[in-house]
Amino acid sequence: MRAADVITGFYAVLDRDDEALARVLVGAGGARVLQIRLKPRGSAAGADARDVVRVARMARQVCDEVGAALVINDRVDIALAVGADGVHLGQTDLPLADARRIAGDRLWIGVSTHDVAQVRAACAGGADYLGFGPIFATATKASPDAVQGLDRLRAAVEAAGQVPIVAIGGITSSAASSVYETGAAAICAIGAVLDEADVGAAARALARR
Ligand code: 3NM
Repeated sequence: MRAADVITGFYAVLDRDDEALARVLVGAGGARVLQIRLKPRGSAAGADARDVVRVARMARQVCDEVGAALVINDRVDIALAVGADGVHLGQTDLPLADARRIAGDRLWIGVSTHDVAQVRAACAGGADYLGFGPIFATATKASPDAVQGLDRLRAAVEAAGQVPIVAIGGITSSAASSVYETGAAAICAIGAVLDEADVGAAARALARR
């Protein structure tokens, strides 16, 4: 599987040890990618490695049952250990070149970017896909970067060329079509999906129409 074939539509994040929630995100929610990111809202601290491994193994099985891809946030070692499809790196995580040296072609490497210069650098470094944001104000991430808005998202998509972009940060279903109009390949939303009573419906509302 190439990242570009899978990074499309709603990109889901699982932020807790909850198998039922994982099943809804990739089942009724229709997400083709599930990222494990065990950080409490507004916290920069991640969970213990053992907890991430346990949740990631559960999610690997759930994803396999429906043919969804599994991505691990921050940790190349855990992504390799659990047989994930990819790892997602922030700007202060392991540098892309070092992650590639460790993972080779066994993992997709996604990189979080927060301005167009970071987009260019990650593409030049061989990222398989990019996160770009925050598009709108978000309360989910600790110390978020400056809001980028739709115009800068459009510029990021153009700078990224063939590398797919996942738009993230404060995105709700009412903004989904204007986000896709920029050329973004996928939308990731945490609050607008996980805080809803009907998680599957909220996820489907962020799919590409
Ligand atoms: N990364 P919500 S914004 C995890 O800008 C994350 O890279 C961001 O949560 C970035 O959909 C963000 O609730 C939080 O705003 C996304």
